[in-house]
Amino acid sequence: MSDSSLPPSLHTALKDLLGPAGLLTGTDDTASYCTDWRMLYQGRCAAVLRPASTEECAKAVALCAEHGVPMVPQGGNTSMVGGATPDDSGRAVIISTTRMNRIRHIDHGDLTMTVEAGVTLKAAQEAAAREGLMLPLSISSEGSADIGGVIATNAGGNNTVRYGNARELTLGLEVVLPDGNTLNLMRRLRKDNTGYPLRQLFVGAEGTLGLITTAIIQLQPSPRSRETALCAVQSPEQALALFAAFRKHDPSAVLAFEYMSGTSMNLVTTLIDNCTLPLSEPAPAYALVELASTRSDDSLRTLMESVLEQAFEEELISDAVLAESETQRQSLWMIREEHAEAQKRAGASVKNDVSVPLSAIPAFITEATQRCEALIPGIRVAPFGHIGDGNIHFNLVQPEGGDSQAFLSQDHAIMDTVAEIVRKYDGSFSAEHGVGQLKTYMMPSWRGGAELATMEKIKAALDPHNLMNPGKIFPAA
Ligand code: 2HG
Ligand code: ZN
Repeated sequence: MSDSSLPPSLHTALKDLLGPAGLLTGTDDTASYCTDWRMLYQGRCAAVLRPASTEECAKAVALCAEHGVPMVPQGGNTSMVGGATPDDSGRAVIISTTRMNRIRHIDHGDLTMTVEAGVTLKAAQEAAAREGLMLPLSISSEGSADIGGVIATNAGGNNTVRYGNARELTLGLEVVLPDGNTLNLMRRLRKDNTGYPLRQLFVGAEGTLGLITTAIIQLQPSPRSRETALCAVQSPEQALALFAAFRKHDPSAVLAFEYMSGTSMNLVTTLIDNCTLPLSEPAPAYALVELASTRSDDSLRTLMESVLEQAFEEELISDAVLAESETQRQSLWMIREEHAEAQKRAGASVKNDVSVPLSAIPAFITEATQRCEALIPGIRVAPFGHIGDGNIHFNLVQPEGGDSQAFLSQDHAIMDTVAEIVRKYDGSFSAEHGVGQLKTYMMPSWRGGAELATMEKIKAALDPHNLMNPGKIFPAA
C-alpha cells in the first residue's frame, strides 16, 4: 500500500527523473510490490521507483539518500524470507529493477553474458540456449526471479551440485551504492587478485550494501545429451547412496540431484494440475537425478542405466522412470519445481531452508521429524530439496483443516526446534534463501560475536545511515 508520503521536493525531482512509467505512487499501482510471495509480510511504501538504466537508478538513489529516505531493492519479488518487502512505516521507497531488462552481450570466446539486473533468470537462460550456451543457474522461481535478485541473494538451486551458487558464476558486477555512487566491477576475469574481491561483498548481501544493476555471468557450452530419472526410494539414506553411486561412476556427469519426501510429493500430485506420479505406486521418498554432457553419444544413457540397474539389484531404489523425450524431462522437472506452490496451496507452512553435511542428512531428517511431530500433533513434515548439496527445505505444513494463524504463531518455536538439530550437525539455518527479515532474530545466536560485528562494520562503512534495505539481515538494535 502506498500513502504517497514522499517529501514534495523529492517527489518532483523523482517525477522529472523517472517519468510516469518510472514512478508509481497510487495505492493500486504499488500494492503488489508491498507484499511477498508467501504473503507473510504486508508492508507499505511511499512510492515504487522503476529506473530504466543504471544512470537513472544512481540519480534516484542519490536523491533518496539526500532526503534520508530508506530504499528497498526489489527484483522478481520471490523472496522466501521477506527480503524485498518494506516495513509498514510507509517511509521507504521500493526500487524495482524490472525496467533494467536488457541482455547486453553474449560472448562465445569468454563464455560470458553481460546482463541487466531486471532480466528474469529464465529469459537469460533462454537467450544463452539460443546461442548454444547454458546459464547453469536454475531455481524453481526462475520465471519471475531476476538476475539482480538471484545474485543479491546468492541463489543456489538445482545445478549447484555441479556449477556452484550464483557467487561462483558471477564474474563482474555494477552496483549503485547507498549514496548514489556507482561501483563498476564489470571485469570478466577468471583470475584477478588485486586487493579485496569487492564484488563478493554484494553477492548474498541481500541488497543491504547497494543495488546490483548489471552483471557478467559465466556460461557453459550447452549439453548435447541429458538423462533424467525419477526414482522411488525408501529413505534419505537410500537417496544419498544413489547419489554416491552416480558420483562414483562419473562425478562430472551429475547436473542435479534432488530429494522429495513422500508427503511433499503427495501435495504436488493432489494439488497441482498435470502433475501425476509417473511411477506405479507412491513411495516414502523420491530422488530426481539429471546427468548432462556435451558429448552427443549414448554414454550418458549407458551410465544412467547401469547405475540404476545396480541400484535395483542392491535394493536402493524400488522403481524408476527415465525421461524418453524433452517433454517428459520437463514434466519430471515440473513435479519437482511445483513443491513450493503445492505447499502454499496446502495452507500455512514454516520453511526451514537448512544445510548440513551430507553424511548428517538422514539423522537430521529423522530427528527433526520426530521433534516437530511431538511439538505439533498432525503437523505435516514435508521436506524436499537439493540433497546433493546437503540443502534440505525442511518444511512443515499446518495440520490438515487446522487454523493457519494459530500454526504460524508457533513459527519461532518450530524454527528453533529444527535449528537446534541443525546446530548439532554443524549446519546452517539458511542455506540458499538468505536471512531477509524472517530470520534476523537468529543472527546473534548463529553469527554473533566477531562475525556479526564485522558485518555491522561493513554495513556502517557503506551505508552509515542504514538506508539500503533496512531491517534485513541485521536484528533490530
Ligand atoms: C525450491 O528449491 C525453492 O523449490 C523453494 O528453493 C523452497 O519452498 C521452499 O521452501
Ligand atoms: Zn531450493
